[in-house]
Amino acid sequence: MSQSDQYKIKNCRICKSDKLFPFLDLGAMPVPNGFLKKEALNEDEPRYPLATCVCESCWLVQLTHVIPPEQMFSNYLYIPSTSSTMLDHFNTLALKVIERFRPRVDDLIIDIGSNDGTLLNFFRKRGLSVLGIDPANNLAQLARMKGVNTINSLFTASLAKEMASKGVRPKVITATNVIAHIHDIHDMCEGIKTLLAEEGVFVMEFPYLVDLLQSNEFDTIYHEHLSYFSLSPLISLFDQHGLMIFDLFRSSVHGGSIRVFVGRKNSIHKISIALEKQLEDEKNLNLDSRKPYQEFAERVAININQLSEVLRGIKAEGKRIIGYGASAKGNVLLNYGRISNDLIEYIVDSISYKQWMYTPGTHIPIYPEEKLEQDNPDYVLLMAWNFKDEILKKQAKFREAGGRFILPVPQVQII
Ligand code: JHZ
Repeated sequence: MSQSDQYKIKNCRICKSDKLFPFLDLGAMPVPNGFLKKEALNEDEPRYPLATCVCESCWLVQLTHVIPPEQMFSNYLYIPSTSSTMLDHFNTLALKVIERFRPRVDDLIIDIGSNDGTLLNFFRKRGLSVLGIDPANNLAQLARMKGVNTINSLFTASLAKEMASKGVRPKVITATNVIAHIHDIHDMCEGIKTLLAEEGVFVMEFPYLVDLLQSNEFDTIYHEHLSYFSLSPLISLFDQHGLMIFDLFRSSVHGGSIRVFVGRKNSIHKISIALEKQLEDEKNLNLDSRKPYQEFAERVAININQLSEVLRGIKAEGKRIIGYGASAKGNVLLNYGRISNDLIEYIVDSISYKQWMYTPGTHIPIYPEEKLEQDNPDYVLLMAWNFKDEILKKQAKFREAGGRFILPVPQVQII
């Protein structure tokens, strides 16, 4: 069986319909966080199909192929805590949740996909009991070093059952940038239903499909992100498990995210006007038709051609280009655009685990950010465009000296 058949999904993750309309194919590429050591550069790299479809029954946008999670998450290199934008964001999230839902000191806060414990630490520092759940060994260890007790496991309904049988009943469960990564989201919902205190709240945050489409963020489509959520399919998912979204909050992180507040049906939580309004906006965008997805795919093709032309044009003038932020999305951009080390000399990145490694598929070396100051290239392709403000501020000196940044989305732009 070819890889293409082996991993292809036949039914929608939420409603099980087989009416899946494919609308964007980014080609086969390595997993986006599959950074390589120098010794591995001559070895064969597995490539997996990367394409999206939309379910024409519940309108969930999802990948056409799902590869086993072990290929991606056992030693995970993504850590949000190296960015001041994300630290501020998580600190505010914790503060807002505490102010609104008023957990007592003996109430437990659980974070699913707790990474290095950054979010939970903001709750812990305010005197609350916390527990993280994360499958990545390396990150669970980092979290424990911060004093954030962490279960090193995937979150499943069976784990939730086991925990509930020991009396674990969290008042708040959080999950940021997690649901897109989970294949069996029905199992996750069952887990939430089992674990959450009667009047508890599940706070979940993820990149919002509306922002992805409107800002042309095609590079946030990658093997780890199995689903791309708007509100409607999500509401129907929770409904099947006795849960309901009662409010939301939109933010600009990761190119536009939405935070949803979920409680049990028939609990104290009441549906907000903001939620009703957002659902109406989704209707007006015709997300329940093929059109917005087809138009998005057309814009993506134009964008990648433009980027390739701009980079090749700069190179033809004898100028030097490097990359900034060896992000997962950056690797999608490079692989889809066939942008390798003939165009981009190297990439700088603040995460020490990624430094001295090579990008998957395109084999561009990654160095600490300081190299940019010492080296003064002419152009920098900003692959971590979601941290544009933070990075431009940090690199003010380079820009004052004439250095220029190339933004890949929503349109190719030189600043
Ligand atoms: P960043 C992640 O995607 C991973 P990625 C994940 N799959 C997810 O769901 C999404 O986020 C939402 C570097 N950097 O966070 C650090 C600097 O060098 O956009 C990172 O390697 N200097 C969970 O991987 C990269 O850029 C800086 O000043 O696309 C950003 O990666 C800053 C701020 C960042 O994640």
